[in-house]
Amino acid sequence: MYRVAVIKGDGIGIEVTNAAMEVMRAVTDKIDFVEFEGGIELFKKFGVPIRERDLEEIKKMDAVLFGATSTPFNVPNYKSLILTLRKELNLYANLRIIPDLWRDREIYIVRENSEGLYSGEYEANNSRVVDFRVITREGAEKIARFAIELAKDRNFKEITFVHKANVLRGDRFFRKIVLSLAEREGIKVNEKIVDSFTIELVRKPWQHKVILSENLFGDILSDLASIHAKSIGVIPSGNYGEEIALFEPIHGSAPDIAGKGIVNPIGAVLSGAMLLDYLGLDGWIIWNAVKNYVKKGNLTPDLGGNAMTVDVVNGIISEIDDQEIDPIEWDELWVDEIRINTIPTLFRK
Ligand code: 48Y
Repeated sequence: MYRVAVIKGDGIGIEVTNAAMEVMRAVTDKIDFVEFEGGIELFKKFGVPIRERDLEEIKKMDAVLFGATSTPFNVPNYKSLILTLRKELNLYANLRIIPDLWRDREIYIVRENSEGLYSGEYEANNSRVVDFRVITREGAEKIARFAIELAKDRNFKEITFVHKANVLRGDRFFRKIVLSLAEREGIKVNEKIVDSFTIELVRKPWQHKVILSENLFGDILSDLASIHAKSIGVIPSGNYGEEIALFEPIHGSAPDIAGKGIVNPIGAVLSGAMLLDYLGLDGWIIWNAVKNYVKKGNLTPDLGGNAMTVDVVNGIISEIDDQEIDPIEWDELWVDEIRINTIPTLFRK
């Protein structure tokens, strides 16, 4: 049995996490889900976004499933739960898969997840505030390796590396590390300057397969790229460390539509698929079920339909049941053009 920590968060985080667990249970009975509290309400009571003893428990688990939380920026000293988890669990790589579910193609955005302007290092006094944009050799090497191994695993010949090395010293350093590692691994690096790249990412997104960037650029580029998935509600992500990984839809907690039963569960469901892949279970069954479902089923309002969350969950589960895969057929299925969206075994647990 695997033990997976579940942090639903607040707003629609709760609904989408429940949906993801329901779909995962339809694929495997090898997971025990253990729930933990976290977020703004907990902070109001205890002064921390997650309890220390819970963090220690979570570190012993096999993976984490995360929903969404609101991070107000007007609450003094509030520390974002997701940023705390990324830091405490050393989740250095953030992989966001921008899927075109209707045409079977995707863009993998690899965002460095622990350094850059998110380093937490700063200097502040009454007249000057400085946030340090930290790039270390170790951090740059680890994230470059992650992107390159991902590309190799998918048989891509190149990665797109997005930076601002014409201005920023840190990116000059980062760039050298990426270029030398890629050369050693036989992967071509398609270099782009971040500002002009935004235009390309709007106009010709699909020619980029793996996009690598530092933390803040990766944050912004992945939100921008989400327009190509038709709704931010369908985009899953994984935050990977050396010991554990955390999976979450990239959307926020959307308090305005929470509790109405109309949120799109697909981003969370596909995050569950990425989690299964990480554990070496069959996440691809979920990917296929989602792709089959969206082509014919009723969709939630963000995708122009009028389905409720529960309709989409039930539709995906019935697609899973229809697949009824016999393990012996695996090879046959592989060549039969069914896309297997596993992450490279290197990043597996
Ligand atoms: O995960 C994200 O992309 C979010 O934008 C967070 C980030 O900056 O990485 C925001 C964190 C928060 O507000 O809690």
